Amino acid sequence: MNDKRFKAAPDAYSTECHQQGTIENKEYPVAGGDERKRFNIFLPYGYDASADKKYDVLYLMHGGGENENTIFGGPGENRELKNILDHMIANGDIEPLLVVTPSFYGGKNDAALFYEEWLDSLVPFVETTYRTFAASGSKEDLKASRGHRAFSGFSMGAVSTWSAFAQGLDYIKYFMPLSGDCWALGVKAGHTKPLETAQYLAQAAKDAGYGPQDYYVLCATGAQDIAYPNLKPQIEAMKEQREAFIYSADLHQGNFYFVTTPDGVHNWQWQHQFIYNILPDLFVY
Ligand code: FER
Repeated sequence: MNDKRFKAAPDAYSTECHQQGTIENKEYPVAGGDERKRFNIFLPYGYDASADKKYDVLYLMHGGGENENTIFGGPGENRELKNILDHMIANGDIEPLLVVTPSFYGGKNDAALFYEEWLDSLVPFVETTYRTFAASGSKEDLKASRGHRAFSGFSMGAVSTWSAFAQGLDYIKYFMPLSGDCWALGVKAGHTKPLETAQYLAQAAKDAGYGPQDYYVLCATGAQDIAYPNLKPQIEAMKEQREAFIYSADLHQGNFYFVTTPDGVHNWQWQHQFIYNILPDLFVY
């Protein structure tokens, strides 16, 4: 079957780490108006702003009714995901990276429509303020650095993630939709229209000129999660779209997997576990 096996994060990763990154809360201007919005960013332990060090960036979206503070809190808080990231970095499970938590509220105020603001407003601000692989905020330089950028989100944030996949392959190489299906063809279309949704996603990649060696779609949800009955049929249909999605736990062989676990439900604690499982696969293939 070649499914990626779920592995629980070590208990110690839920405690504060001896080497801690920091959370900063920043404001950015939304292009096309006067609005300014806020995001939080995780800077890894030892973040080096002056040297020519460059960091990969994960953009991570909250779910419905949540906000940009849900995942990390704010400066000085050590919520669960921050502790996991600190330990993963300290232990060498992953390279130090930046994790940005914006909100799809404000702006167009729609998870499915956040991508445009992300590209035109948030990414140029983040990647010219912090040390990333983007030489500037220009579209050209953002394209050139696509291999160092990942997009993820939980629940309604997964709606943002699937829409970023359909529109943003020029700028993003890694996608991590967590506990949410693609709603491009309607609410819960992963359940009601799995084949059409899979075909839509495959066609979007093809139309953008990319093949399965060019991007990774690393998905997860728990078997008890309310999104499972929606995401699972979409995943099964995507497995049949082999010109775009090659299913394998081994990312030398494929570009697409689905992690699940029998007890997982629709909350952040489980998404943290999925992030722990998937993060070591980002930015390495
Ligand atoms: C899904 C099931 C539930 C999903 C989103 C939700 C995007 C959101 C629920 C909520 O915000 O209450 O499959 O996929």
